[in-house]
Amino acid sequence: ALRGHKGWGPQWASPEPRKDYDVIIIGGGGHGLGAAYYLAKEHGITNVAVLEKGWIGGGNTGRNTTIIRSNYLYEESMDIYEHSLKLWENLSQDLNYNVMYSPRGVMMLSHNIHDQQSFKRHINANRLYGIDNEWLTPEQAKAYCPPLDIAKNARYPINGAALQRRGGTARHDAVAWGYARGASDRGVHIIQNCEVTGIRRDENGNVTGVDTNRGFIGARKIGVSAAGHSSVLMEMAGVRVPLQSQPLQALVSEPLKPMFPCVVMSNSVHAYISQSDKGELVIGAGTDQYNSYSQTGGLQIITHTLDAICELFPMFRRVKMMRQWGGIVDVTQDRSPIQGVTPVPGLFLNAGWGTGGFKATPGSANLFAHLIARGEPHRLAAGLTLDRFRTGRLIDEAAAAAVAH
Ligand code: FAD
Ligand code: PYC
Repeated sequence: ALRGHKGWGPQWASPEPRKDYDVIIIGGGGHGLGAAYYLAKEHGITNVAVLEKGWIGGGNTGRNTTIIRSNYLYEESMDIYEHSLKLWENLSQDLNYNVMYSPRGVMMLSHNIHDQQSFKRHINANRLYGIDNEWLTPEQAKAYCPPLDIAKNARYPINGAALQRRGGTARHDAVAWGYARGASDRGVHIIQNCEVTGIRRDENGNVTGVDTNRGFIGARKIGVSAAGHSSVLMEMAGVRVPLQSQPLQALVSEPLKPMFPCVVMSNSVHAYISQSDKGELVIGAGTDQYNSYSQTGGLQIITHTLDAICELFPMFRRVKMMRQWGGIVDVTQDRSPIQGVTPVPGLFLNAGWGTGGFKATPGSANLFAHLIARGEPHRLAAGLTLDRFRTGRLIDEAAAAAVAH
């Protein structure tokens, strides 16, 4: 292959759509492709199509800062994020595709007594549940991440940090491509440039298929896994969902030699950072505070984030930024996802992952496949129902989301 890249076949097939399928999944991000993979692999359901309006991985899967961790507060969250983290640990072997999972540690900076109390609460909850998380002094934080400025007179002083050593990063494109290849090899149809424009139902309300820019495609079951466009799709089936779609921005620097050994997040100053294997600093911000479907975002948001990065890591002050972009995140009021049945028979929803669903990709996909195959949630996702917004049994993960909303 190194001599002219000869002999490479396509990684996944690009078939014409069939007239109908047992299952259609709307959205060719990591969650949708992964669900198709697990439907085929674990449930023997292969008459499946993943419909993607653009190219696979072109949504939030290919736009995020790839931070992986499971240090959430409530059991409903710890269950699914830890399930996911365990799948990450073996995903490259499972897919026979290097997703470059790198457990380099995720360190969350504490800047004040409020942060400290909140992090210690999370650490205690995590450890009681068997999930690693530990408190570091400022000196220990600096030893873990030498570029960090822990001076007492710094603009954003640091009074400690929470560290999840098993947290880290993975290569976002590889996750989409690995799941796509694994699903396609098992007979799943991956259909790109296929936008769903309507969801049809019969006289009893059951789903019958979808209208697309390539015509009608029938299905007995439909899974919506469309991130920032989830509410648009659910509206097509007559279901209003409690989601807001907002831009979230990220940017990368020019490539540098390896010198940033871990992931650092600071919720209080709206910045998070790691270094990619290409050498770029990968930096992200808080959400833009308005609803939008435009994958860009306001300049003042990333300016603020870069100000913060320069205060926390003064050695980066002269680094040049290369590219900036936005993704559209689907945010719930309690900052927890929705995965479950819907009022429409045959229609299943996986949404609301907001600013934090990359880490959840394998776990969410695995449990969404279970939901679609069995018609009821797996016990690890049983609390993530749409119904909680009616009953009031919310799962408030605003602090663990760790991204300013
Ligand atoms: P997507 O990858 O967005 O896939 C949904 C797909 O649905 C898209 O490809 C879209 O084109 C398609 N679609 C939409 N409408 C239609 C239609 N009508 N017909 C057909 N297809 C349709 N999470 C973390 O855990 N860690 C992070 O560090 C992190 N950083 C982030 C940074 C940024 C800047 C952003 C934007 C997000 C970040 N996230 C992070 C969140 C994470 O990216 C998402 O939660 C996750 O990738 C969602 O995956 P998905 O497969 O559900 O969505
Ligand atoms: O959920 O860990 C996260 C995250 C980091 C950056 C954006 N989201």
